[in-house]
Amino acid sequence: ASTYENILTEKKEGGVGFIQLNRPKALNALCDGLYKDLHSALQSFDADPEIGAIVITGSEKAFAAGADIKEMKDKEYPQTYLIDMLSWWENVGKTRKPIIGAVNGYALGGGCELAMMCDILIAGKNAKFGQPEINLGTIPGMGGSQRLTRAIGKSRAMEMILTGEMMDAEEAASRGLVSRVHPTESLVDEALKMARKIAAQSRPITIMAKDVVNQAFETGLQDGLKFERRVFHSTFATNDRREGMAAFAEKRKANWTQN
Ligand code: CO8
Repeated sequence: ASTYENILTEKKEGGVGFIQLNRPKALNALCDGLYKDLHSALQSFDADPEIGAIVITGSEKAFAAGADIKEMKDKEYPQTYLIDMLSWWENVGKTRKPIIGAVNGYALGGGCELAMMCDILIAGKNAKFGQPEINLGTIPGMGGSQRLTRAIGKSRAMEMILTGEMMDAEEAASRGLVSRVHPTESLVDEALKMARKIAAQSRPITIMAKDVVNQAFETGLQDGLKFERRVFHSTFATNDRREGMAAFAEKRKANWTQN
């Protein structure tokens, strides 16, 4: 049982730490409060000697529908740069114990990026992955341009990021973005089963194994992430970014002015 506002956490049998994103009214949009809750839960599972693996999931409708657009829409460029907005999300990837992301429903924008920070991704049949930032006059800011491109290759990643269109679970599996697809209702049980298997292994060896796989994946990534974030911040210097987010909040179509 947990005391967080935006997530539910539970220590499950077999040494598994379970985290469920829980802001149903905003389809689990990743507000600052949700980040703080998630970071704190990950740190306490990391520090807990009884826990050997972690599962992160959302609801059946949404893993997470992105960064919280309503929280971001009035931000200005100098502020985004000054606080290095979104950089703290990289802490999720610094968790030492393996994280299985179990995605049902929408994993869009920051939600897709959070999913890709997990070590193993599995999806429910109804999962939808996307980087729709272009529709808001901005670009991915939490690793999407780097991790999605590494996961599914340049052409398909470019297509998703430039068109904003979503990819379904079967395709995500065929391209290696997720390792398995399960029926929506049994996804969380399957994630827990896999996590128990991992938690039953040697803790230090498990972490070493995770570290070396990540090494193969991450060389050169830090520069890419920093570059992406700076350009993401720069979209906050445009009128079109402001217009895109205002239009979302006001439930109307964006009117691009190309500046
Ligand atoms: N931020 C804030 N609120 C949201 C978000 C969001 N990303 N997504 C949904 N909501 C809210 C809606 O505004 C709505 O609230 P209300 O009931 O008050 O109007 C509620 O959640 C339910 O949503 P819908 O009524 O729209 O539900 P539908 O089933 O009709 O549609 C969709 C679901 C298709 C997922 C739709 O909600 C949608 O398009 N959402 C926005 C998706 C999006 O553009 N995500 C990208 C966000 S930008 C981003 O993540 C890039 C920043 C870089 C990373 C930052 C990470 C922190």
